[in-house]
Amino acid sequence: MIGTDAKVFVAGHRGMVGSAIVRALLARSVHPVTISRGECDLTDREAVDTFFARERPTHVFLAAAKVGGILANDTQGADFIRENLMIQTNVIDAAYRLGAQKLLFLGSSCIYPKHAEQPMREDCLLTGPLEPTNLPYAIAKIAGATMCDAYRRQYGFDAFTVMPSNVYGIGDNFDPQASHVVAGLMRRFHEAKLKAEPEVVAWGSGSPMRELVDADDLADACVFLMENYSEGGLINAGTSQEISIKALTELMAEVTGYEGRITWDLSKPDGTPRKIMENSRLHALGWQPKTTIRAGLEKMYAWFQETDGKRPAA
Ligand code: GFB
Repeated sequence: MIGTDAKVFVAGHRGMVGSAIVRALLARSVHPVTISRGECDLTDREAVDTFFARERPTHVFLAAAKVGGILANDTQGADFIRENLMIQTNVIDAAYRLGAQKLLFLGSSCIYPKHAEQPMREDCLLTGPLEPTNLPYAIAKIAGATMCDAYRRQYGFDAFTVMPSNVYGIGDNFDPQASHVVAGLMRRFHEAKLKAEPEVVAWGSGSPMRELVDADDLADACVFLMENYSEGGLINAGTSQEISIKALTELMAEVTGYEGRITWDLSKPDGTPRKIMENSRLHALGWQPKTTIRAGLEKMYAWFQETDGKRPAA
């Protein structure tokens, strides 16, 4: 358990996963420390050190990252590798040097090889070539996971990496160019319904398969692992709920109430053909997801309609 004397820091509390981790902690009466980008830019080593020296967190959830969907990754690789390397290096190192007991680093299923055997086990990391559209992001995340392992081996620091599958949910980014598939489609179907447009264009061929995890389920898994896991290395946190992009568009049409046609823009990349994780280690520890894809999309759409997809201010 995260004890009453613990001081928990959630890095990236305004993002989809970080904000869900804050909600999960508050639901357990744990009040985490957070800091806005204006007060502490996590790419600035001195600012990060100053923050850690002042707050002395004991438990760190490292959910701060530059993230984006397939198109953003494919076109802004320099920003993805630079910002992620800087953020994670500063936070992992400051956490260790300034006395944190434990750190959870958020990885991503896209760091496994493009043609890894499915479902993907934790030990398939670095066994084959990566998906080119998100190579810079994946290399940064692999560096972060390796850094956690190296700090554990050399310094005995209790750091480990949680590997989510494709996350969606409350607090997602709905920017048409930068979003992941669920948020991108949700906005497009919603707007097409309001404007009574005859067709919605989805990207790629529709054939890729994705394992989806609701952000609140992932946050629950992260808090569970912070409390129950200290082995290091990677641990997959997926749901084993897989859907093709084509089936996702059909479900999205139902959830948003859109009744027009769906067509496919084959000039956009498909990315990895399939990414389903082998989740038996996490499930054997006693954690299971609670949210079906349909229920997760309905919850997210209700939030989107209320907020127009805008996150609350920090
Ligand atoms: O979610 P997504 O951008 O991420 O795309 P990846 C998943 C699939 O959905 C791709 C298709 O095959 C897309 O072509 N797709 C269809 C769409 N319509 C849309 C749309 O409107 N928007 C988007 N974004 N996709 C990302 C990585 O890959 O996965 C990141 O680039 C990260 O690094 C993330 O790891 C989890 O699963 O392909």
